[in-house]
Parts: sequence; structure tokens; C-alpha cells
Amino acid sequence: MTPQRTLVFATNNEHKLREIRAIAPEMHILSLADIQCHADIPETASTFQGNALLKARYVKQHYGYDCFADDSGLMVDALHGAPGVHSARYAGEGHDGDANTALLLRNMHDVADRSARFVTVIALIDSEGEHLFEGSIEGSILTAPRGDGGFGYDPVFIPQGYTESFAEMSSEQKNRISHRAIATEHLLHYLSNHFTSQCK
Ligand code: ITT
Repeated sequence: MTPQRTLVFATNNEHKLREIRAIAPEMHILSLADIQCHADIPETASTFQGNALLKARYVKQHYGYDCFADDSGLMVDALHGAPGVHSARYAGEGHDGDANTALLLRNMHDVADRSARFVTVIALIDSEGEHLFEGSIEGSILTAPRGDGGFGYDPVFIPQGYTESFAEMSSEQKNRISHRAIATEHLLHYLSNHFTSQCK
């Protein structure tokens, strides 16, 4: 039997944890709660790459585990890439997906160009060092929310080539095509070529 690779996922976002566990059932993923980490890890960088590295380094330095982090967000062309790295706190400190989405729609109420993309950067830290894996998906922003699946901005994002918003899709469908699925595929490809069963 092949031993499973165990990694800590440095996130406090339950939705991300659920999605990546579903996308990559072959990985044995420990949550921050599993390692008794209850910190609100500072995200002070100005790029997805920088913030993903900050979160992964925090866990590696304080807890010693091989780990990965996901920094992600929505980039809207007409808003010059906003909300971008500020996606989680666009409407203030509450991590409130509905408030963030409402503010986004207000800021775009008379905007004709609705093009946008979701971006995920995964930072992995293992015995060989730091590694970055990226995924993005192009789409457009609706004028009103649709659907109640997913999280965050999913009700207002329609991926290119589809008619349903991410929140109207099944989780299986979102997890086949999403920015997070693409970045996770790159992570899995790396792990399949650099296998160790140890995580600490
Ligand atoms: P951690 O830092 O603890 O991982 P977080 O939610 O603060 O959790 P980020 O700083 O990476 O994570 O912010 C990501 C935000 O971008 C997230 O809170 C959503 O608002 C949005 N987002 C990212 N991926 C998304 C997705 O698949 N669907 C909808 N919104 C998403």
C-alpha cells in the first residue's frame, strides 16, 4: 500500500479546506485546528504569492510541519484588479461574503465590462524548500447574485463558457474547473514526483 502524504493546510477558511480535501482525496490534510493552531496569521503582503508564503512560513516556523497555504481572490478588470488580495476583507474586517459581494455589485452598478478572474496561489513548504503553484479561471460578474452553493463571490461569478454561476453549480463541477482545482493539480503533480510520507 502506498503511504499517504500528510501536509498541514494553513487556512482558517472552512470552505477552502472542504474544497481542497474534495479535489485531492489522495492527500492526508491536517487543518490548523488539528495541530492546535488558532492564530489569525498576518497577511501583509501585496501579492497572492507573498501572502501564501507568509501563511505557509508561519506554520512551518511555529509548528514545524510541512505545509501549504492558499491565497486567492477575485480580480475584476474594470476595477483595475480589485478586490484582488483584499478579497476576504473588501467590505471590512468581517470576512463576510455577502457584504463583500454586495459592495462589489455596488461598485460595478454602471460598469459594462464585467470581465474578471478568480486566482489561487498555493505556497508549499517541504524539506526541499518553498514552491508556488498557481491557477486561474476567466469569467464575468453578474449584476445580481445567483445560487446558494459555494462561498464568497461564487454567486456573482460565471466562468467563461458556462451559463451557471459557481454558486449554482454542484460542488463537484466547481471543483473540476476552479482556480483552486488548477493550482491543486499543479501541487499534486509536484508531490507525485517528490514523495515522502513524513510531515514533520
Ligand atoms: P485563509 O487566509 O485563512 O486561507 P481567507 O478567506 O482569509 O482564508 P484569502 O485571504 O486567500 O483567504 O482570501 C480569499 C477570499 O477570496 C475569500 O475569503 C473569498 O472572499 C474570495 N475567494 C477565494 N476563492 C474563492 C472561491 O473559490 N469562491 C468564492 N470566493 C473566493
